[in-house]
Amino acid sequence: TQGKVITCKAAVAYEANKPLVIEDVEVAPPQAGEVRVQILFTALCHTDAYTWSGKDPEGLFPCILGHEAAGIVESVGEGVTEVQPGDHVIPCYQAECRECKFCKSGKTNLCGKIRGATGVGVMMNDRKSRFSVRGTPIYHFMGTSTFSQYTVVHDVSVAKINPQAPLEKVCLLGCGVPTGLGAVWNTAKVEAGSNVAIFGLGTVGLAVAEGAKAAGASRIIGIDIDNRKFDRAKNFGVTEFVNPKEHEKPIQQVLVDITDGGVDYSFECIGNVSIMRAALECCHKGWGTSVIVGVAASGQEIATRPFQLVTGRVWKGTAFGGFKSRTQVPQLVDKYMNKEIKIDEYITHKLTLDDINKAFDLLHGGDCLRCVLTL
Ligand code: NAD
Ligand code: AHE
Ligand code: ZN
Repeated sequence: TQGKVITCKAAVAYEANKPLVIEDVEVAPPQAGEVRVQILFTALCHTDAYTWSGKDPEGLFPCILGHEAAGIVESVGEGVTEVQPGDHVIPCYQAECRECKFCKSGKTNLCGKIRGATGVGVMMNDRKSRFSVRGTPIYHFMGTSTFSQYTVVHDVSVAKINPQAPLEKVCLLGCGVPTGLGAVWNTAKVEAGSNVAIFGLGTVGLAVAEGAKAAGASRIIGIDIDNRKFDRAKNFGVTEFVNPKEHEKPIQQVLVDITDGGVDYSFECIGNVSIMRAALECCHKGWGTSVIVGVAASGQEIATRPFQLVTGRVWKGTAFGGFKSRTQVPQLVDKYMNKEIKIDEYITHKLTLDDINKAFDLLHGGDCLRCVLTL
């Protein structure tokens, strides 16, 4: 197959909110600095659903969504030295080139090398797509497009992992689990004994709980409008549950009251700008730090009284939990292999690519954390 076009199955999003269509897609060979990957397993993340909904200002159609996956390198383009055919890999929507201003700063995990291309659904080399259906180009998504049996990614967007790791599990290390763990360990740097509030108990919120427990937090307060979320959340480290719907007072006030002035750290894992405000305002005066993890729709803006910041609260955000992808995803795989982090517990459903629309229904259903698709 090396050097040739591969025809395979992929789920194409032709229009916002219209069911994805399983198509025979042509995948061009990788060019210089590119890697063609056979995707074996992909999960769905709420960010895929968000872009599909048409609310992502970077959303382009037709496209192939998907960014939480694992697979095997099929072939590599000219100049690619760090991976070779047969390597087990996790595609990384947040690249790491180790050469750009961002990578060299030591201050961020964001990478600037290819972001200009991935944001507009093309490859860096020729600003074109490697996917087409009956001659029509199909846009890439987040530089990963994992809802396809084969995809082409930039070499700076692929993490080579331990070949012993089960790909049907470690695919989750492409997004949600590292995001939550890293929000706690890298972005907030939660210390032992801290009080933590987590808004939204989906995969990302539960991974925040897992990270906070590992960091030695004493109180881990989970906030969700769905009471069914609490039982499961206890297994991830949540010690108390608050449902804002069961309180007359604004949720920030409820939290300030039960924590003697506010929490040390809060995390917004929903993507709702009014909850982002509540998450900031439930933080303790003088030092409380709030981390925005959720992705809000196009046009949405955050607000608070500047006095909240003047009096010492800190507002932050995180992308991929601050992890440097190519360096640290393999380390997270090893942590899973050593039973230091959970993955299995986040996988609530398994389907095949043909059932991807059903998988999106499940994702919106409430009791699904991650649904893993076999390709
Ligand atoms: P999810 O939908 O599984 O979880 C969201 C949870 O929030 C659900 O349990 C839901 O019941 C709860 N919820 C909804 N509205 C609420 C409200 N008003 N008050 C309290 N709880 C409420 O989603 P997920 O996959 O865990 O992702 C969470 C968010 O994180 C999404 O916005 C996703 O796009 C984003 N995300 C960001 C990054 C990043 O790098 N920053 C990475 C992955 C995901
Ligand atoms: N395209 C959206 C932004 C989406 C966004 O914030 N994405 C997160 C990852 S979500 C993963 O589930 C992220 O890492 N952003 C940093 C980046 O470089 O994209 C919009 O609103 O424009
Ligand atoms: Zn995601």
